[in-house]
Amino acid sequence: MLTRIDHIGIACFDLDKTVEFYRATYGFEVFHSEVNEEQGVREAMLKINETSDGGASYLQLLEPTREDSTVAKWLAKNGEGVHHIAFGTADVDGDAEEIKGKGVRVLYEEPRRGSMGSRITFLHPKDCHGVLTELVTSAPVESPEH
Ligand code: MC0
Repeated sequence: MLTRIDHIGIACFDLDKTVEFYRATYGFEVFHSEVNEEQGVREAMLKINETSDGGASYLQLLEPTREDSTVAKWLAKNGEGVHHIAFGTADVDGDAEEIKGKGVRVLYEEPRRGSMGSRITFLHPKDCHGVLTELVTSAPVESPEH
């Protein structure tokens, strides 16, 4: 079951400048940043709010790390802007399977590694009224050691 907007992915040419825009304009700070080589992105997660399912909602700022990445390709065609939306779920495998059964193309056979150790998959934008849609199961919160 999809229980939150996990994040909105925003493609940008210059991550540091874009982070500074969100900090100076809205006061949002970087909660986490990483490079995801498989996806070809350098990203910053700005936490907006906690959600009632125990998760959170973020803005995800994405800068491509290589010219053949999906985000680089998208930026070349569209310029900067909203690249995808991501729904959070406790069960990305189950939800992807169920959505696939409704005739929507799921882009990965198995979920892959996403931001902060999450497991992610994508739905084809052409099957989702033009919106690249991601499903995310967050990594379990590590319990403190005793
Ligand atoms: C492409 N299209 C989009 C789109 N990207 N439409 C809406 N939103 C997007 N972001 C449209 C194109 O305009 C085109 O339509 C058609 O889809 C085919 O696109 P293409 O440019 O020919 O490119 P393809 O087919 O090679 O790839 C499109 C596809 C790809 C969606 C399959 O971008 C993909 O696999 N995306 C999933 C992975 C991804 O985006 N990773 C980056 C974020 P027309 O009408 O012109 O034919 S990584 C991330 O977000 C991770 C780190 C995380 O959240 O933790």
